[in-house]
Amino acid sequence: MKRSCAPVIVLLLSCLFSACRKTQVQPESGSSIVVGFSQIGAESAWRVCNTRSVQEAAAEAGIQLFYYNAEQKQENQIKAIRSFIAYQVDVIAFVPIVLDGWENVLEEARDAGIPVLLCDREINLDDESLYSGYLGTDMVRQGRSAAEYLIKKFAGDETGRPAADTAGPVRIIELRGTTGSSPEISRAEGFREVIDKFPEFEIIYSASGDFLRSKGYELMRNILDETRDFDVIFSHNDSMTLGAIDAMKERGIRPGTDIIIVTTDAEQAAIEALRAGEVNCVVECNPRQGPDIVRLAARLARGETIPPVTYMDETVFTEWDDLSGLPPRGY
Ligand code: GYE
Repeated sequence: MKRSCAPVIVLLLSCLFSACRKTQVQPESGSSIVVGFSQIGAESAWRVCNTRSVQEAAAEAGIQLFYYNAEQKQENQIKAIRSFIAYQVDVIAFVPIVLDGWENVLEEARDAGIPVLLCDREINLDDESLYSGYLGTDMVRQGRSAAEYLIKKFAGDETGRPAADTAGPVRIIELRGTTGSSPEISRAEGFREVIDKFPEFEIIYSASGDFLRSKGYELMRNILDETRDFDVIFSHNDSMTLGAIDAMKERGIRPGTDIIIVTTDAEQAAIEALRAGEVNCVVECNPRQGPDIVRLAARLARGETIPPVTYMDETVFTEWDDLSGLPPRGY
Protein backbone atom coordinates (compact mmCIF):
# COMPACT_ATOMS: atom_id res chain seq x y z
CA MET A 1 0.00 0.00 0.00
CA LYS A 2 1.44 3.46 -0.97
CA ARG A 3 2.04 5.49 2.21
CA SER A 4 1.11 9.21 2.33
CA CYS A 5 3.91 11.36 3.64
CA ALA A 6 2.19 14.65 4.25
CA PRO A 7 2.95 15.62 7.88
CA VAL A 8 6.50 15.74 9.18
CA ILE A 9 5.65 13.07 11.74
CA VAL A 10 4.95 10.69 8.89
CA LEU A 11 8.31 11.47 7.34
CA LEU A 12 9.99 10.72 10.69
CA LEU A 13 7.99 7.52 11.01
CA SER A 14 9.01 6.46 7.53
CA CYS A 15 12.67 6.90 8.47
CA LEU A 16 12.07 5.03 11.71
CA PHE A 17 10.42 2.08 10.00
CA SER A 18 12.78 1.91 7.06
CA ALA A 19 15.63 1.71 9.60
CA CYS A 20 14.05 -1.25 11.33
CA ARG A 21 12.58 -3.13 8.37
CA LYS A 22 13.11 -6.87 8.74
CA THR A 23 12.23 -9.98 6.76
CA GLN A 24 8.53 -9.37 6.62
CA VAL A 25 5.38 -11.35 7.00
CA GLN A 26 4.03 -10.78 3.51
CA PRO A 27 0.28 -10.09 3.11
CA GLU A 28 -1.21 -10.59 -0.34
CA SER A 29 -0.32 -7.04 -1.33
CA GLY A 30 3.37 -8.05 -1.17
CA SER A 31 4.27 -5.11 1.14
CA SER A 32 5.28 -5.53 4.79
CA ILE A 33 2.69 -5.37 7.56
CA VAL A 34 2.73 -2.26 9.70
CA VAL A 35 0.64 -2.22 12.88
CA GLY A 36 -0.03 0.91 14.91
CA PHE A 37 -0.35 -0.06 18.60
CA SER A 38 -1.70 2.47 21.09
CA GLN A 39 -1.06 1.28 24.64
CA ILE A 40 -2.48 2.88 27.82
CA GLY A 41 0.78 3.32 29.71
CA ALA A 42 2.78 1.37 32.32
CA GLU A 43 0.54 1.64 35.39
CA SER A 44 1.04 -1.93 36.59
CA ALA A 45 3.26 -4.99 36.23
CA TRP A 46 0.38 -6.47 34.26
CA ARG A 47 0.47 -3.63 31.72
CA VAL A 48 4.25 -3.81 31.33
CA CYS A 49 3.96 -7.54 30.59
CA ASN A 50 1.09 -6.88 28.16
CA THR A 51 3.20 -4.37 26.21
CA ARG A 52 6.27 -6.63 26.19
CA SER A 53 4.13 -9.51 24.92
CA VAL A 54 2.94 -7.48 21.93
CA GLN A 55 6.40 -6.12 21.12
CA GLU A 56 8.05 -9.56 21.29
CA ALA A 57 5.32 -11.20 19.19
CA ALA A 58 5.55 -8.48 16.54
CA ALA A 59 9.35 -8.81 16.37
CA GLU A 60 9.02 -12.60 16.16
CA ALA A 61 6.56 -12.28 13.27
CA GLY A 62 8.61 -9.60 11.47
CA ILE A 63 5.71 -7.17 11.74
CA GLN A 64 6.65 -3.50 12.01
CA LEU A 65 5.07 -2.22 15.21
CA PHE A 66 4.48 1.48 15.67
CA TYR A 67 4.12 1.52 19.50
CA TYR A 68 2.78 4.54 21.33
CA ASN A 69 2.52 4.85 25.14
CA ALA A 70 -0.41 7.18 25.95
CA GLU A 71 0.72 7.74 29.56
CA GLN A 72 -2.84 7.20 30.87
CA LYS A 73 -4.40 9.91 28.68
CA GLN A 74 -7.21 9.20 26.21
CA GLU A 75 -6.32 12.28 24.20
CA ASN A 76 -2.86 10.82 23.62
CA GLN A 77 -4.42 7.61 22.36
CA ILE A 78 -6.61 9.57 19.94
CA LYS A 79 -3.56 11.51 18.69
CA ALA A 80 -1.66 8.26 18.21
CA ILE A 81 -4.50 6.69 16.24
CA ARG A 82 -4.62 9.79 14.03
CA SER A 83 -0.89 9.47 13.37
CA PHE A 84 -1.38 5.80 12.50
CA ILE A 85 -4.07 6.89 10.02
CA ALA A 86 -1.77 9.57 8.55
CA TYR A 87 0.93 6.96 8.08
CA GLN A 88 -1.68 4.57 6.64
CA VAL A 89 -0.68 1.61 8.78
CA ASP A 90 -2.21 -1.70 7.75
CA VAL A 91 -3.93 -2.30 11.09
CA ILE A 92 -4.61 -0.26 14.23
CA ALA A 93 -4.51 -2.18 17.50
CA PHE A 94 -5.33 -0.31 20.69
CA VAL A 95 -6.18 -0.71 24.34
CA PRO A 96 -8.96 1.81 25.06
CA ILE A 97 -8.27 3.32 28.47
CA VAL A 98 -11.99 4.01 29.00
CA LEU A 99 -15.22 2.80 27.41
CA ASP A 100 -16.46 6.06 25.86
CA GLY A 101 -15.27 8.78 23.46
CA TRP A 102 -13.92 6.78 20.52
CA GLU A 103 -16.56 7.21 17.77
CA ASN A 104 -14.96 10.11 15.86
CA VAL A 105 -11.45 8.70 15.61
CA LEU A 106 -12.70 5.23 14.74
CA GLU A 107 -14.86 6.72 11.98
CA GLU A 108 -11.70 8.38 10.65
CA ALA A 109 -9.94 4.99 10.67
CA ARG A 110 -12.87 3.40 8.84
CA ASP A 111 -12.92 6.22 6.26
CA ALA A 112 -9.18 5.59 5.74
CA GLY A 113 -9.91 1.89 5.19
CA ILE A 114 -7.81 0.77 8.20
CA PRO A 115 -9.18 -2.12 10.28
CA VAL A 116 -9.13 -1.74 14.07
CA LEU A 117 -8.41 -4.50 16.59
CA LEU A 118 -9.50 -3.85 20.19
CA CYS A 119 -7.05 -5.25 22.74
CA ASP A 120 -7.53 -5.99 26.46
CA ARG A 121 -10.24 -3.42 27.23
CA GLU A 122 -13.63 -2.89 25.57
CA ILE A 123 -15.49 0.22 24.35
CA ASN A 124 -19.07 1.50 24.07
CA LEU A 125 -20.07 2.20 20.46
CA ASP A 126 -23.43 2.69 18.71
CA ASP A 127 -21.84 1.37 15.54
CA GLU A 128 -20.01 -1.85 16.43
CA SER A 129 -18.74 -2.12 12.84
CA LEU A 130 -16.15 0.56 13.65
CA TYR A 131 -13.84 -2.18 14.89
CA SER A 132 -13.15 -5.62 13.49
CA GLY A 133 -12.83 -7.65 16.69
CA TYR A 134 -11.84 -7.79 20.37
CA LEU A 135 -9.08 -9.83 22.00
CA GLY A 136 -8.80 -9.80 25.78
CA THR A 137 -10.22 -11.40 28.89
CA ASP A 138 -13.70 -12.04 30.32
CA MET A 139 -13.70 -9.48 33.10
CA VAL A 140 -17.28 -10.08 34.18
CA ARG A 141 -16.27 -13.69 34.82
CA GLN A 142 -13.26 -12.49 36.79
CA GLY A 143 -15.58 -10.53 39.08
CA ARG A 144 -17.88 -13.56 39.46
CA SER A 145 -14.88 -15.77 40.33
CA ALA A 146 -13.81 -13.38 43.08
CA ALA A 147 -17.28 -13.49 44.63
CA GLU A 148 -17.60 -17.27 44.25
CA TYR A 149 -14.39 -17.69 46.26
CA LEU A 150 -15.81 -15.53 49.07
CA ILE A 151 -19.04 -17.56 49.16
CA LYS A 152 -16.94 -20.70 49.65
CA LYS A 153 -14.71 -19.02 52.20
CA PHE A 154 -17.48 -17.62 54.43
CA ALA A 155 -20.41 -19.91 53.81
CA GLY A 156 -18.43 -23.13 53.60
CA ASP A 157 -18.50 -25.15 50.40
CA GLU A 158 -19.48 -28.60 49.19
CA THR A 159 -16.14 -30.08 50.21
CA GLY A 160 -16.85 -29.18 53.83
CA ARG A 161 -13.92 -26.80 54.08
CA PRO A 162 -14.36 -24.74 57.25
CA ALA A 163 -16.12 -21.46 56.67
CA ALA A 164 -14.26 -18.36 57.82
CA ASP A 165 -14.91 -17.56 61.47
CA THR A 166 -17.37 -14.74 61.32
CA ALA A 167 -20.76 -13.92 62.78
CA GLY A 168 -23.00 -11.34 61.24
CA PRO A 169 -22.57 -9.53 57.93
CA VAL A 170 -19.43 -9.97 55.84
CA ARG A 171 -18.35 -6.37 55.22
CA ILE A 172 -16.51 -5.86 51.92
CA ILE A 173 -14.21 -3.04 50.80
CA GLU A 174 -13.86 -2.83 47.00
CA LEU A 175 -10.80 -1.21 45.41
CA ARG A 176 -11.88 -0.40 41.84
CA GLY A 177 -9.81 0.16 38.74
CA THR A 178 -9.72 3.23 36.51
CA THR A 179 -13.17 4.86 36.57
CA GLY A 180 -15.05 4.27 33.33
CA SER A 181 -12.74 1.50 32.12
CA SER A 182 -14.17 -1.85 31.07
CA PRO A 183 -12.26 -3.82 33.75
CA GLU A 184 -13.56 -1.50 36.46
CA ILE A 185 -17.17 -1.78 35.29
CA SER A 186 -17.14 -5.46 34.32
CA ARG A 187 -15.34 -6.79 37.40
CA ALA A 188 -17.71 -4.82 39.65
CA GLU A 189 -20.69 -6.13 37.66
CA GLY A 190 -19.62 -9.77 37.81
CA PHE A 191 -18.78 -9.51 41.52
CA ARG A 192 -22.21 -8.07 42.35
CA GLU A 193 -24.04 -10.61 40.13
CA VAL A 194 -22.93 -13.29 42.59
CA ILE A 195 -22.51 -11.54 45.92
CA ASP A 196 -25.93 -9.85 45.79
CA LYS A 197 -27.56 -13.29 46.01
CA PHE A 198 -26.20 -13.65 49.56
CA PRO A 199 -27.68 -11.01 51.92
CA GLU A 200 -25.03 -11.67 54.59
CA PHE A 201 -22.44 -10.08 52.24
CA GLU A 202 -22.37 -6.27 52.09
CA ILE A 203 -20.13 -3.93 50.08
CA ILE A 204 -19.64 -1.14 52.62
CA TYR A 205 -17.13 0.94 50.63
CA SER A 206 -16.13 1.09 46.97
CA ALA A 207 -13.64 3.54 45.44
CA SER A 208 -11.22 3.76 42.51
CA GLY A 209 -7.51 3.31 43.09
CA ASP A 210 -6.89 3.72 39.34
CA PHE A 211 -5.03 0.37 39.22
CA LEU A 212 -2.11 2.06 40.99
CA ARG A 213 -0.20 0.73 44.01
CA SER A 214 0.21 4.25 45.42
CA LYS A 215 -3.54 4.87 45.31
CA GLY A 216 -4.31 1.46 46.78
CA TYR A 217 -2.08 2.42 49.71
CA GLU A 218 -3.73 5.84 50.09
CA LEU A 219 -7.25 4.41 49.96
CA MET A 220 -6.48 1.79 52.61
CA ARG A 221 -4.65 4.26 54.84
CA ASN A 222 -7.65 6.62 54.71
CA ILE A 223 -10.10 3.76 55.34
CA LEU A 224 -8.09 2.59 58.35
CA ASP A 225 -8.11 6.15 59.69
CA GLU A 226 -11.91 5.85 59.74
CA THR A 227 -12.63 2.22 60.61
CA ARG A 228 -11.30 -1.30 61.12
CA ASP A 229 -14.79 -2.81 60.96
CA PHE A 230 -14.53 -4.72 57.72
CA ASP A 231 -13.79 -8.33 56.80
CA VAL A 232 -12.82 -8.49 53.12
CA ILE A 233 -10.96 -6.57 50.44
CA PHE A 234 -11.93 -7.24 46.82
CA SER A 235 -9.36 -5.51 44.60
CA HIS A 236 -9.55 -5.05 40.81
CA ASN A 237 -5.80 -5.46 40.46
CA ASP A 238 -2.71 -6.65 42.32
CA SER A 239 -0.97 -3.27 42.29
CA MET A 240 -3.72 -1.72 44.41
CA THR A 241 -3.77 -4.83 46.63
CA LEU A 242 -0.05 -4.57 47.33
CA GLY A 243 -0.46 -0.92 48.27
CA ALA A 244 -3.36 -1.77 50.58
CA ILE A 245 -1.30 -4.52 52.21
CA ASP A 246 1.49 -2.00 52.89
CA ALA A 247 -1.01 0.25 54.68
CA MET A 248 -2.45 -2.65 56.69
CA LYS A 249 0.95 -3.85 57.85
CA GLU A 250 1.80 -0.33 59.04
CA ARG A 251 -1.15 -0.66 61.43
CA GLY A 252 -0.28 -4.17 62.62
CA ILE A 253 -3.17 -5.71 60.71
CA ARG A 254 -2.47 -9.20 59.32
CA PRO A 255 -3.52 -9.32 55.63
CA GLY A 256 -5.03 -12.68 54.71
CA THR A 257 -5.73 -13.47 58.35
CA ASP A 258 -7.45 -10.48 59.98
CA ILE A 259 -8.80 -9.37 56.59
CA ILE A 260 -9.58 -11.77 53.72
CA ILE A 261 -8.15 -10.49 50.43
CA VAL A 262 -9.23 -11.34 46.88
CA THR A 263 -7.18 -9.76 44.11
CA THR A 264 -7.09 -9.78 40.30
CA ASP A 265 -4.27 -10.16 37.72
CA ALA A 266 -2.00 -12.88 39.24
CA GLU A 267 1.33 -11.10 38.99
CA GLN A 268 4.26 -12.77 40.73
CA ALA A 269 4.05 -10.58 43.83
CA ALA A 270 0.41 -11.57 44.34
CA ILE A 271 1.23 -15.26 44.03
CA GLU A 272 4.04 -14.80 46.55
CA ALA A 273 1.56 -13.10 48.89
CA LEU A 274 -0.85 -16.03 48.39
CA ARG A 275 1.93 -18.48 49.25
CA ALA A 276 2.73 -16.36 52.36
CA GLY A 277 -0.93 -16.33 53.48
CA GLU A 278 -1.21 -12.55 53.00
CA VAL A 279 -3.73 -12.95 50.19
CA ASN A 280 -6.45 -15.62 49.99
CA CYS A 281 -7.50 -15.71 46.34
CA VAL A 282 -5.87 -14.50 43.11
CA VAL A 283 -8.04 -14.28 39.99
CA GLU A 284 -5.86 -14.49 36.89
CA CYS A 285 -6.15 -11.94 34.09
CA ASN A 286 -3.83 -13.10 31.32
CA PRO A 287 -1.60 -10.27 29.94
CA ARG A 288 0.21 -12.41 27.36
CA GLN A 289 -1.97 -11.28 24.48
CA GLY A 290 0.82 -10.46 22.02
CA PRO A 291 0.85 -13.65 19.91
CA ASP A 292 -2.92 -13.55 19.44
CA ILE A 293 -2.92 -9.82 18.71
CA VAL A 294 -0.25 -10.30 16.05
CA ARG A 295 -2.04 -13.33 14.58
CA LEU A 296 -5.35 -11.45 14.33
CA ALA A 297 -3.69 -8.26 13.02
CA ALA A 298 -1.96 -10.24 10.26
CA ARG A 299 -5.32 -11.72 9.23
CA LEU A 300 -6.86 -8.23 9.11
CA ALA A 301 -3.89 -6.96 7.07
CA ARG A 302 -4.60 -9.71 4.54
CA GLY A 303 -8.23 -8.59 4.31
CA GLU A 304 -9.55 -11.58 6.25
CA THR A 305 -12.28 -11.43 8.87
CA ILE A 306 -11.64 -12.34 12.53
CA PRO A 307 -13.93 -13.54 15.35
CA PRO A 308 -15.83 -10.66 17.04
CA VAL A 309 -14.53 -11.75 20.46
CA THR A 310 -11.47 -13.83 21.43
CA TYR A 311 -10.87 -14.52 25.15
CA MET A 312 -7.58 -15.57 26.72
CA ASP A 313 -7.34 -18.73 28.82
CA GLU A 314 -7.03 -18.01 32.55
CA THR A 315 -7.69 -19.50 35.97
CA VAL A 316 -8.15 -18.78 39.69
CA PHE A 317 -5.62 -19.50 42.44
CA THR A 318 -6.80 -19.91 46.04
CA GLU A 319 -5.29 -20.62 49.46
CA TRP A 320 -6.54 -24.20 49.09
CA ASP A 321 -4.42 -24.90 45.97
CA ASP A 322 -1.01 -26.56 45.79
CA LEU A 323 1.13 -23.82 44.24
CA SER A 324 4.43 -25.68 44.49
CA GLY A 325 4.50 -26.51 40.76
CA LEU A 326 3.46 -23.05 39.57
CA PRO A 327 6.16 -21.58 37.23
CA PRO A 328 7.33 -17.96 37.63
CA ARG A 329 4.67 -15.57 36.36
CA GLY A 330 7.04 -13.33 34.43
CA TYR A 331 5.24 -10.14 35.54
O1 GYE B 1 -6.13 -5.70 35.57
C1 GYE B 1 -4.52 -3.87 35.50
C2 GYE B 1 -4.10 -2.94 34.37
O2 GYE B 1 -6.88 -3.67 31.54
C3 GYE B 1 -7.19 -5.88 32.47
O3 GYE B 1 -5.30 -2.84 33.56
C4 GYE B 1 -6.30 -4.64 32.40
C5 GYE B 1 -6.08 -4.03 33.75
C6 GYE B 1 -5.30 -4.91 34.75
O4 GYE B 1 -3.65 -1.73 34.84
O5 GYE B 1 -3.41 -4.34 36.23
